[in-house]
Amino acid sequence: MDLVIKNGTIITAIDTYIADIGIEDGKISVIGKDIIDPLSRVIDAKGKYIIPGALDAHTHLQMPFGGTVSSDNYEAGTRAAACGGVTTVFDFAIQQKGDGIIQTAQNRDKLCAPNACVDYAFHVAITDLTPKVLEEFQSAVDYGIPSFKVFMVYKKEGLMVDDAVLCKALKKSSETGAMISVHAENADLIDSRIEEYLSEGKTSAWYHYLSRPEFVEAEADKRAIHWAKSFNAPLYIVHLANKEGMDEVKKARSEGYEIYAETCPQYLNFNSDVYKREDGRNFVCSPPIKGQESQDALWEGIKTGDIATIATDHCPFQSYEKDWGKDDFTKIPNGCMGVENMYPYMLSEANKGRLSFNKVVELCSSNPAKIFGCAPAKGTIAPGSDADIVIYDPEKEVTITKENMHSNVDHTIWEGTKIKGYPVMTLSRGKIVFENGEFKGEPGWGKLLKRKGRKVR
Ligand code: DUC
Ligand code: ZN
Ligand code: ZN
Repeated sequence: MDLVIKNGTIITAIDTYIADIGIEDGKISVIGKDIIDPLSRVIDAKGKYIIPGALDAHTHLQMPFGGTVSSDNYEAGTRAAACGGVTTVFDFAIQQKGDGIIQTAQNRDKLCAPNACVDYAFHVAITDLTPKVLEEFQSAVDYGIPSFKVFMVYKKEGLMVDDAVLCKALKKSSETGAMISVHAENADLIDSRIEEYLSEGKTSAWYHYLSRPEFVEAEADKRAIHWAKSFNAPLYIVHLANKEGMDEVKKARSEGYEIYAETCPQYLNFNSDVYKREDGRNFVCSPPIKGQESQDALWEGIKTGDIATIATDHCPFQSYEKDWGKDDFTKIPNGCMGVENMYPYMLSEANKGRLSFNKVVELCSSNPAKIFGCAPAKGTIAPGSDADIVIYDPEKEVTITKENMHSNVDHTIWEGTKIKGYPVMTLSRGKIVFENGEFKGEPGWGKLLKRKGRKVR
C-alpha cells in the first residue's frame, strides 16, 4: 500500500465508525482494524474525522461573463477547491452558437486539463439547441457527459433559452438518460423591473435584489417543474434560493417526481440585508440572496431531504470589477467565491449541532456523485472508491479572511466568518493536495471524469 490512515472516525452519508484505511494506486484498497504495512506511509488520524472529498457540482471558472472573465482560472479555482476539501468540481462549458455538445466540452478541456489540481467534469450549458444538437444528446451521454444546463435568464447575454427549447431538452433527456438543470428566474420581469428602478435613479445593490425578488425566481421554478412533470423528465434546479420555489419542489417530490434542488452556502448563511451594506455589490450574484423566510425554508428543505445537494456557484470577480457597479447595480459582474468555503461552512454547522456530519457528506459529496453519474468512484469512502479524502479536525478553529483563502480574488463575502472545525488534509486520488492550511497539489493532476448517464425510464 502507498498510504495508511489510522484510527480516524470515518464518516460517510450513512455510517460513522472508527477504522484504518489503506490506499493503493489512488484508490481505497482496504478498510479495517489494525492495518499494518511496514512499507507504507502512515498518517495517524486519531481524534480526526475522515470524510469523502466534496463534489462541487456548480462552478464558473475562467468564465467570460459580465463584461469580464471570472477571476479564478482553472488552476486557482481547483487550488481553492483542494484547500476547501473539494476533490471534484463540475464546471460549466458554455456552448458557442453552432458548436456541438462534445465539442464544447473538449474545447473547454483544453483550458482545464493542463491546469486542474483536482478532478473535474463539465456540465454543458446549451444555448443553441439545433436539431443536430438534440440528436447529439445520446452520443454525449455515451461519451460521458450526461448533464446539460439551460439558462431561463440572461437574454441579452445570449445564454437564455425559451420554454420551447427547455421542453425539447427535457423530453430528449428522459429518452437518453441525460439530466437537465436549470437556472430559474423570469427574464422578462427582471428586465422590466431593472428599467423601472434605473429610470427612478434607484441604482444601489439593494435594487439588484428588488429587481429579482422571491417571486421572480419562484415563477420560473414552478414553470420548470411544470414542464419536467409534463414530459416525465428528471430536473435539477441549480442554486434554489426562495421559499415558494422550495415549497413547489417539496410538493412535486411528494407526488413522486424526480426533482432535485441544489442550494448554496451564501443562501444559507446570509439574507438580503447584505445588499444594504456599503460593500453590498460584493454579494451580487444571481439569483440574489433572499429574505430570512427563504433562508429558513432552505434549512427546512435540508432537514426534510427536499434539498438534494449543496454547491457553490463559485464565480469570483475582483473588487475593481465589482466597483463598476457602484452607481449602477446592472454593471456589477454577478457572482461570488465559495468553492473553498462550502465544505468547511457546512461541516462547521454540523459541528455546532445544526445538522449531522452524515447529512453534510450526503449533500456535498454522495448525492452530487450519484445524481451526476460518478458514484461509487466518488462520494464515499469504501474499498474500490477513489481515495478522495478529507481529514477533518473538529477542534481546529479558523476565521476566514481573504489572506488565508487560495482563490485569485482580493475579497471574500465570507470575511470574518468563524468556522468551528476545519479540514487539515485533502487527498485527491491518494495524493496530498492540501495540508495544514497550505496547498500541496499541482496543476495538471486533475482528471476529466467520464460519467454514467441515468437509466432511461
Ligand atoms: N449567477 C451568478 O451569480 N454568476 C454566474 C452565473 C449565474 O447564473
Ligand atoms: Zn445560475
Ligand atoms: Zn451558476
